[in-house]
Amino acid sequence: MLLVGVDFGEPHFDAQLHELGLLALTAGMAPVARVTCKRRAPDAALFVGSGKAQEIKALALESGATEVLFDQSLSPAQQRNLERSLDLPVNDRTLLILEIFAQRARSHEGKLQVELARLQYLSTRLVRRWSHLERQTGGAGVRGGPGEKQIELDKRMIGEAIKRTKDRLGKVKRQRQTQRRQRQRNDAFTISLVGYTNAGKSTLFNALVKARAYAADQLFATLDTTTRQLYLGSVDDQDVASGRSVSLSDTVGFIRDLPHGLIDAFEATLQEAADADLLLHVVDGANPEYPEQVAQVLKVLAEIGAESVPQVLVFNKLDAVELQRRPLSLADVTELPSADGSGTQTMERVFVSARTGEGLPELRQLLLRHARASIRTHATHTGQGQSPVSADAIL
Ligand SMILES: Nc1nc2c(ncn2[C@@H]2O[C@H](COP(=O)(O)OP(=O)(O)OP(=O)(O)O)[C@@H](O)[C@H]2O)c(=O)[nH]1
Ligand SMILES: [Mg+2]
Repeated sequence: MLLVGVDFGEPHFDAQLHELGLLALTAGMAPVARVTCKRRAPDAALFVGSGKAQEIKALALESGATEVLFDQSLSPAQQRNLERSLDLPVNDRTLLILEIFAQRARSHEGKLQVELARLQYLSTRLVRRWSHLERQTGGAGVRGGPGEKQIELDKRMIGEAIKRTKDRLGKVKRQRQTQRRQRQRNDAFTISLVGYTNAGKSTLFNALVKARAYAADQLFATLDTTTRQLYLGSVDDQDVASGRSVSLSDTVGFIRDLPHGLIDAFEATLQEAADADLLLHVVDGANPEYPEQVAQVLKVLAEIGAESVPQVLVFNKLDAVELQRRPLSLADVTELPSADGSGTQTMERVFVSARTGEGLPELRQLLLRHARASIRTHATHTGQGQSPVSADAIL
C-alpha cells in the first residue's frame, strides 16, 4: 500500500501522515512507500495534479504497492478518476477507519453501528471497494465501475440494507435505554474515560478497576463500552446513606476528523460518555502531538453535547516522559482553549503512569473528592441523607 499525503499548509502535516501509517498497520496493511506534495487547494478531478498522479503511479509500480491510500477524504468523483488514472484501487482515510471499526467491532450493537456507517459511506460511491464490502453489496463488478444498471440495483439494495440496519439498531438502542434508566435509578456516580485513541484509556481502566480489558498499541483497540464498579477506598461497597456507587466506563477513542457517519452511527455509544457525571480525559503525555489531540477530543465532546460535563485531564505515560519534562507536582490545574476557540477553560490535571501505577493514588484521591461532592449535592437535591455533614461522615 502506498500512502499519499497532500499538504495544504496544515501545521501537523507530518504527524498526520504518520498517523495514517499507524491506521494502515492497525488494519493489517503494510505501507511500502509514501508520497507527499504541497498544494494550495485540491484538484477538482484528481485531488492532486496530473503530474503528481503520474509520479504516484510510477512509485506504486516500483514499490510493488497494490493499493493507494489518501490521507484526506476524496470525493466519489476524485476517487473514481484516480482509480482510472492510476489503474489501482484508491481509498481514503475515512474508509480505512471504517475498515478498522469493522474489524474490531465485537458486540451486536457495535457491529450494527459499523455496518450502518459503512453502508452510508458506500451509498455515495458505487465503485469497487475492499472485498468484504463487495460481498455485502452483492458484488459491485470489475474495476472500472459497474454498469449503470448494476449501480441502480446496488443503490436499491444498499437503501434497503440501510433501512434494515437502522431498524435493528433501533431495537438495540431501546434495550440500552432501559439499562441506562436502570442505572439512573440505582443512581451510580458514573465516570467515563475519554480521549484520543491509543492514549492509554484501557490500560488505566485496568489499573483502576483491576480488570482485563483489551489494551494494545493499536488505534481503536477498544470499540465497545465496558463498565465496572470502581472502589475508591472509603466509598466502596456503596455509600449506604445516599445509595450511590461509583462506576467507571472504558470507551471508544477519538481521532481527528472522525468520519461523520461514524459519529452518527456511534451516537448511542458516545452518548454514554456525554451522560457521565465526570469525564476522565486521558492524554498521551509522551506524544509530542498531545496538544492537538486534546483539541480534537474537546471538539468531538462538544459535538456530542458533552462539553458541560465536568472533566479532569489525566496526563498518562508519565514513565515515558523525559526527566527534564516531568512536572513538579502530580496534580495541578491548567488552562485550555475552549472547544469553540472563544476563550479558555480551567481544568484539573493529574499526571499518571497507568503502566507503573505512579500518580494513581493522587487520581483516586481526586475521584474520591468528586464523588463526595456529587453525593453531597445529590443528597441535598433529593432530600436523602440528613445533612451534607452526615454524607461526608460516611465517606
Ligand atoms: N509507557 C507507557 N505506555 C502506556 C501507558 N499506558 C498505556 N500505554 C501503552 O499505550 C498503548 C495504548 O494503550 P491502550 O490502553 O490500549 O490505549 P486506549 O486509549 O485504550 O486506546 P484505544 O482503545 O485504541 O483507543 C499500549 O501499547 C499501552 O501499553 C503508560 O502509562 N506508559
Ligand atoms: Mg482502549
